[in-house]
Order: sequence, then structure tokens, then C-alpha cells
Amino acid sequence: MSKIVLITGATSGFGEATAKLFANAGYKVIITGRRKERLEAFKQSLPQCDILSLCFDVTKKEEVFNAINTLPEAYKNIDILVNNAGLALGLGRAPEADLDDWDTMVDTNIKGLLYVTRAVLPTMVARKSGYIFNLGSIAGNWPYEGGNVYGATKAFVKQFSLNLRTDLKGTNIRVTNIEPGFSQTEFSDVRFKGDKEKADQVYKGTKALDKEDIANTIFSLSQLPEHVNVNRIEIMPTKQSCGGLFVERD
Ligand code: NDP
Ligand code: 8X3
Repeated sequence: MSKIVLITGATSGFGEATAKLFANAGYKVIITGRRKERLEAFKQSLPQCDILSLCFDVTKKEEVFNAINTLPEAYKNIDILVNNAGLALGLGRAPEADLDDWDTMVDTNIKGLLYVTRAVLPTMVARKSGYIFNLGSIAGNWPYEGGNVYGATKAFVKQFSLNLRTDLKGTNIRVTNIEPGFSQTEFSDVRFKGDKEKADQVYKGTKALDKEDIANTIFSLSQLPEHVNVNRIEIMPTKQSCGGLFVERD
């Protein structure tokens, strides 16, 4: 029987590439996101694959639970959950940053991920089987200017992933926190609110990760034997590294 994968934020970037990879490998894939037309276009682009689209906003608790609790019988027993939906908004320093942006990042990256996880867990626990991938970020490990709340939401995701491992002992459920460095997706378009010029600057003159690099990582990890759990994996482009500590001088 084909395994079932649910991927949040499959309308673009990592989520879309991961959905494509699993679908082409014969998995039953549940794709989710807010942009219904993108979900439908994705489904139509792979007519030979078994794909179910679910349109919901991860920040809306009722929408999340309603969508997952009313899944058709054939898709109920989710084997792999990829908690990918997320975003950064703005790159302003904390004193000037927009509070609404902070709210949206917390609501999406933290609360949305919690709602989806909590909605999916009961069937995994009942079957004593499952694999949860959470999309963290290097921003949850390393500070950078303007990364204030975005990085903090990803640090939350990292710790929640590790804590889940502890709470899920005895269930055989695996949890991996995926921690990518900068990658060329729609991430910067969203962060800079459609300012294409600013978004393009992020990737200019260098080589970022491709969305397929992360999809391949998730897929490869999912193929490891069931007794193996990779807790965290940090992946950077070769052309990105850490800047070291900064000392302010007079
Ligand atoms: P994209 O902007 O390309 O994709 C983000 C996805 O999240 C979209 O499918 C979007 O779907 C979905 N999403 C956003 N908000 C919501 C919401 N409220 N409800 C449901 N879905 C939502 O970005 P990436 O692919 O780059 O990002 C995917 C994940 O990877 C994020 O968690 C991001 O923080 C993380 N990440 C990204 C890195 C990068 O450099 N690109 C590096 C490290 C981590 P829709 O708009 O249709 O709802
Ligand atoms: C996205 C990676 O470095 O742009 O999570 O914050 S970074």
C-alpha cells in the first residue's frame, strides 16, 4: 500500500518540490496551502499521481482541525508530515520592526505548525508509526541583523522538535528538524512584500540552495531504516558561512 505524505505550504518553494518528489515516487500526497489555484495547478501538472489538495490557512485553528479530521478514509492514516508552511516578514531591527509582522510570523511559524502537528499526531500515535519533518532554519541557530523574531520562531521549532522526540518515546514516531540556509524560493518575495528588486539582491552574485536540495534531503531521510532518527540537520549553501562575533569599539 502506498504511504501517505501531508505537506503544508506546497504551493511554492520547498513544499512544492517535496510534494513533487514524493508524488513521482508513488506516494499518496496531500498538498496544502492558502492559494487554491496553485494547489489545483499542481495537481493537474501530475495527472498520473495520487494527489489530494486541501486549502487551509495554518493560522486558523478550526480550519486546520476541520481539514485534517475530515480527510477521506483513503488519506486518513498519514505516514509522513512535512510541517513546511512558514514565512519571514521584514528585515528591520527590533526597535523599528512592524508588530503585525511579528504577530504573523509567530502565528504561522509557531502556532500554525503546532495546530497541524496536534491534529495529525493522534492517528500516528494510534498506529505507532510516523515521521514528522519540521522546517526550522539556520536562523534558529545563528543570529543575524533583522532576524529577530523570524529566527526566534525557528529556534522554537527546533526545541519543539526535540521535545516531541521525548514525548513520543514508545511510539516509533520519528522527528527531524530540517535547518536550511538561504535558498532561492519565494521566501524573499514574501519577506520584502513583493519588492522584487530587494528580493533579487538576496541571491545576486552567489549560489543559494535550490528548493530541490531540501526536497532531496527530506526524501532521503524518509528512506532511512525505521530504527534511525536524525534529530536535526543543518544545510547551508557552500557559499554561505557564519560571520563570527562582532566587537563594538570607540
Ligand atoms: P515560499 O514562500 O516559497 O513557500 C512558503 C509556503 O508556505 C507557501 O506554499 C505558502 O502557501 C505557505 N504558507 C505561508 N503562510 C501560510 C499560511 N498561513 N497557511 C498555509 N500555508 C502558508 O518559501 P520557502 O519554500 O522558502 O519556505 C518554506 C519553509 O522553509 C518556511 O517555513 C521557511 O521559513 C523555511 N525556510 C526557508 C529558507 C529559505 O531561504 N528559502 C531557509 C530556511 C528555512 P500559500 O501562500 O499558498 O498559503
Ligand atoms: C531562511 C534562511 O538565512 O534567510 O530561513 O534567514 S535566512
